[in-house]
Amino acid sequence: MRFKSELKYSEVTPRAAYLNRRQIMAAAAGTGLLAATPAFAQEKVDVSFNGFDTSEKPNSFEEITNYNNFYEFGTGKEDPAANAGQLTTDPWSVEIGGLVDKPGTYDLADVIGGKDIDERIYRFRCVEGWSMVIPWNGFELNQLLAQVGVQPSAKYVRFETLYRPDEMPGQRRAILDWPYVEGLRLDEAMNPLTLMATGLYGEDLPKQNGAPLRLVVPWKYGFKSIKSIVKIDLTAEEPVNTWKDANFREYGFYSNVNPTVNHPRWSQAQERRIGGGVFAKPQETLMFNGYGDWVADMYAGMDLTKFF
Ligand SMILES: Nc1nc2c(c(=O)[nH]1)N[C@H]1C(S)=C(S)[C@@H](COP(=O)(O)O)O[C@H]1N2
Ligand SMILES: [Mo]
Repeated sequence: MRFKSELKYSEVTPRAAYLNRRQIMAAAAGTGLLAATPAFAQEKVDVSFNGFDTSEKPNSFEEITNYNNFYEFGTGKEDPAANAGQLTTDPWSVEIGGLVDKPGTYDLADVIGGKDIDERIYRFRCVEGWSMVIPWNGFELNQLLAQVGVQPSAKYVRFETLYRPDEMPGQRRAILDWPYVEGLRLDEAMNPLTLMATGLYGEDLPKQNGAPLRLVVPWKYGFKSIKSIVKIDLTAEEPVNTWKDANFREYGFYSNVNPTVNHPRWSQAQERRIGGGVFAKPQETLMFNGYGDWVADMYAGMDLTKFF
């Protein structure tokens, strides 16, 4: 099931002003994107979804790449943009193991190769209470899982970020228990919304956003979307994710966006859209970040206050 919109928002939004048509075409070709030809800039200001894509206005490239959480490069929002330049992302490989038919160390080219690279304009909601709209490029994680062959006993997927303190100054401090780890239940990992992002705005993923490969799970709080992945394991047991490990009273495994379950120290009912300006009114946070039609069934019968 695929809902591809004719018009690619990345070509009509502020970032497009920085790139001429030719560069956009080249960038799109480089990521394997089929560049659509935008005839006009369609006005869409509602919050409904067009296929997988939100019709809300995407944040600018500058906003998306200068306001980040990537604690390996420091805890400040500007630290990743300032410090991630020193990260070596080529060569890059991903070790895939656990309950799979074809375990091994896969070069990035073999991870990305043969996949349908799509553009997905997703809402993104951080557990801290801010949000953005981001035009990602990437492929559905289920394509990679099909490639390596998931064994019947596998129930979860565990992801690990690169551990390289030489290039990641935050890892020289005990901010978190490194390396950063995240996990999904297998059905969540197989969901067509779950993306392995390789780019944004038609360009290779900037380092501060998790180059060269990061997870994007748009119905969950941002911390589930683990960056700069070097290891993927299929497991029978629920993996221990870094933020739950750091504080299980405040952060769970599921971490579904839920305006009715507050963080112990703040409300989750509303969110502040980055770029809206200091006087912008907060907006209502949506259950599953607005993706309930695609994901609510997976949690039928579960107590989401207990499994938060
Ligand atoms: N490895 C790693 N992945 C991470 C983080 C991190 O600190 N380290 N921060 C998470 C959090 S809290 C958020 S909100 C998003 C931020 O993604 P962005 O900077 O691309 O917006 O990345 C997530 N992935
Ligand atoms: Mo976050």
